Amino acid sequence: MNIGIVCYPTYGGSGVVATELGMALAAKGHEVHFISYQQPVRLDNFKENIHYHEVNVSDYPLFDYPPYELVLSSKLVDVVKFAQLDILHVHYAIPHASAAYMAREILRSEGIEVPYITTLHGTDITLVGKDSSFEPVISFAINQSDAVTAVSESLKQDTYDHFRTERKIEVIPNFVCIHGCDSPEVDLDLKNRIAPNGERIIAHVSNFRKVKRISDVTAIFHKVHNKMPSKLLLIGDGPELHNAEVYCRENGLDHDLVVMGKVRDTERVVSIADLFLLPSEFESFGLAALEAMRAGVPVISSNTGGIPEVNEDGFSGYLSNVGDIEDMANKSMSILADNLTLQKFKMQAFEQAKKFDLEKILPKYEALYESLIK
Ligand code: GMT
Repeated sequence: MNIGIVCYPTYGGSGVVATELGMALAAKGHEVHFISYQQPVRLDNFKENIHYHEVNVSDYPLFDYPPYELVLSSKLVDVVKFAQLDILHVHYAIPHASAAYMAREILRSEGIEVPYITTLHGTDITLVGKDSSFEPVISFAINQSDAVTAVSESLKQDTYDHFRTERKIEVIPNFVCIHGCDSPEVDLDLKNRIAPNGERIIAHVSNFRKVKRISDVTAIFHKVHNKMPSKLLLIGDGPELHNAEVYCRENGLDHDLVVMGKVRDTERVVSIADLFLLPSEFESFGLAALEAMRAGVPVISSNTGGIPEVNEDGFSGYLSNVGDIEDMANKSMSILADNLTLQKFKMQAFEQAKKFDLEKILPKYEALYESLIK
């Protein structure tokens, strides 16, 4: 199949899922065309069957707000014709679903049929999409999609709760590559540099926005640190990172804080950790937690949104109510207290990740594409 994938190129989860999906489809022999305003970060080495088309918005002085969505629609029309795409798969509803709708209708007026699939990822529905200024367009673009998927049952329900749609939404969860992919080797050099005295390493990866509750990450770490030698490893970048650094400085934790910033190979870095924290206010899925489990790292998370579908309480880690720092710290310590328990949870975290193996998920997307292509 000739597949067009539209996504955000940045470090956010939807862009990562779209890129990994596209690369896996290309490895199976499909021609995959990525369309975005920048080369997606995980698309660092172009392999066979992968193409990239950049959307360039001109900065004509009349435009206070450059019309990205229109330029994207035009680009989609162009790529569908030029590369004879069979299908468009857009990740994150805003503004990709409405741009795809526009492109499909332009092409239809010229006698070309190309269906589009919208994959809902989370904040497009739960935070941004339900803002009333977006709602009519998003509801329309979802209803007009030839197929709609959501990354968790929880997100599917949220979509029905917040938008005027009765459309069938298929849940296709996010994935990690296990079968046919090497497990990340624990970088012992890095581990020893970060924790030279065998301290426990607690990691968090995100875009450090408010929804991630970064102050809970540092507060949980503080409590654990009071009881056992430990290091906090923060990976990624965003508006709340500075506050986390300030908290650690003010509480004498700065010597045990390691800020890695944006890292391309997160799995390699996360695999040195003993525990992963995801205390988010909301999370439609929690891809970062799944990637940690894939690296054999147990997860302490909140029990919000789709996280309970990913992190199995008492098996791959533990779940707590949003904001219950005390509970999260106690559960963290119960996992980290002795090596036997820690090893058991590490193995169980990896076992849990196997349920989301790409090998199981990819055929679901392929079957969906095939069902829509005439
Ligand atoms: O919120 C983010 O971290 C970015 C956002 C995105 O769409 O790029 O993530 C959402 O999609 C991810 C991939 O499907 C999910 O794993 C995240 O849980 C979801 N984020 C939220 O719901 C807050």
